[in-house]
Amino acid sequence: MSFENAEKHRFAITTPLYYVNDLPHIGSAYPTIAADAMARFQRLQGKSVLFVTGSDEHGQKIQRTAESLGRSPQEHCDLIVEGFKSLWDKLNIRYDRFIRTTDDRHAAIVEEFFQRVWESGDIYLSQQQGWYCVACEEFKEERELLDDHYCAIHPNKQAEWRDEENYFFRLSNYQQKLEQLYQDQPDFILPATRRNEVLNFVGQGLRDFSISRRNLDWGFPVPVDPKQTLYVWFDALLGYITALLDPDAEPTLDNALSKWWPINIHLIGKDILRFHAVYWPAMLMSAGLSLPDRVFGHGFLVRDGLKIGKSTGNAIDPVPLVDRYGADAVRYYFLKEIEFGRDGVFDETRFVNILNADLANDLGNLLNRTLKMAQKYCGGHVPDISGEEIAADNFLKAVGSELGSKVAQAYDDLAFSSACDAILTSVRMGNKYIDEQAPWALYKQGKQADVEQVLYSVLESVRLAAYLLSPIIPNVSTQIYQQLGYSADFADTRLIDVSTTFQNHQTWGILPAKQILGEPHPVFQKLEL
Ligand code: ME8
Repeated sequence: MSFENAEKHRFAITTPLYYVNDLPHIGSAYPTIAADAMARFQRLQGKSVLFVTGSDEHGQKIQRTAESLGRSPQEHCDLIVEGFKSLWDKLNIRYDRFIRTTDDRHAAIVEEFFQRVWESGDIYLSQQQGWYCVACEEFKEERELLDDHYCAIHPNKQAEWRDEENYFFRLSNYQQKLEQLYQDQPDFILPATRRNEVLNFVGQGLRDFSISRRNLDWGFPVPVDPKQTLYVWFDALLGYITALLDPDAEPTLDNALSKWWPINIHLIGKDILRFHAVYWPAMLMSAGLSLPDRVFGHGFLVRDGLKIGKSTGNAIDPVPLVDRYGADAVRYYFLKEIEFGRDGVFDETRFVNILNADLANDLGNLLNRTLKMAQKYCGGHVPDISGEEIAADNFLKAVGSELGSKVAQAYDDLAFSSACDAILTSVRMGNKYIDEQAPWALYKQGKQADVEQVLYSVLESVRLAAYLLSPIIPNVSTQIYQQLGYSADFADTRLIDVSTTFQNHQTWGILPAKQILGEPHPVFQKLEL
């Protein structure tokens, strides 16, 4: 997909801003890993990238959790935010901005934005009656609830009846404009199933929604009526704008929007699609701002048929998973195993099997055996042959020449699983090729030029695979590159000028002749359950 809205060399991507009622679970890690892979890929393309993540800290859910733990809400948020940041470090998530909705600067942005919407006449006072799910922080229609008003998303949580005077946002004013938007920009909402959900929802007729609460202390006061508190979602979505402020800039909308707006893509789960694909563009239209390019609603990680979640009580803690198997393994499993956009399950046996098959056996062994042969038959350096001299009928070259653009397209489409499949297919071809060509036999027959051709082709295929997998498994890719004689480090792409370091690396045939190869050692240790 192309990002026509933004300047071509810039790329801004966001994860949801997570509720900090509890420590992150595997579901919070999932979109963050995906966004990190996408950000890394865009950096490799030479783009200037802003990767935003953060925390959503206001609202009743957090206030109640803090109270139940005997903490002040702020103390509680400060504590939990550290848990998020430390998990992101462990997972090698290289975000550029971490926005906390309790940041002082956010208050100024929210106030200015509210003022604009107020002046556009889209805010009014009225009576709100309805069922509110605190876990979702959302009013629910009767049809969205289970028996006895339990929430369909959190079946262990009962929605609460509310009847109070609130400020409302005139969403109904934007029915036609939103329908026009979805029509004019068919890929504003991706994937297509999500777009259809939104079209259905909007097609039923949009109702105004309340953007304030009474009797809630933990949040921003409504600028025109400080007795009311702004609805957590109104405040949270604006976190995406505050995050764009340069660290030393005055917190004004103009400053926030000057460099990175419009955001290219919001990555979110399908549970919060309505907020991002309906409420958010309408709020932006009301404030007279341009819209993000794209909202991608990914699927759920499920367990026993239910969305894994903090409020559902079936969460999986990613920390021991990463401690045990490593960041690359966790990143690879979720992006390779589950088609991004669909629901998926976490199965530890399958996790171990996939990692061992793909990274330890196919990729790791190919590098290891080829390096050993290069040590033995080619003096430990890259055979002295340039890509052009490789015979045109060499199928590794044929596959390699197409691979870069194919995988780039998959990343652009957030089709991480297809990207991995294409790369691993090429790796398996490398293994097959080396078995068929049997360089050890060629060597015995004194066919040195042939040996060099074969080994060059395979080393180059492994290099290309490592390069293309680096947004997903930066540590393994770094080790491969180092064993191929490069000093590159994919792990911290923020710190290096990727566009010059890795110029042309997406193409096949760039491994420099005579580059001194490193000692072969396993790049991915086999996992045990
Ligand atoms: O909704 N499977 O925050 P949140 C996949 N604060 N993804 C999951 C998941 C699961 N089981 N559980 C959570 C909020 N997620 C708001 C967002 S944005 C301005 C405000 C992911 O902590 C998924 O992306 O409940 C979901 O949308 C996000 O975490 C919501 O996390």
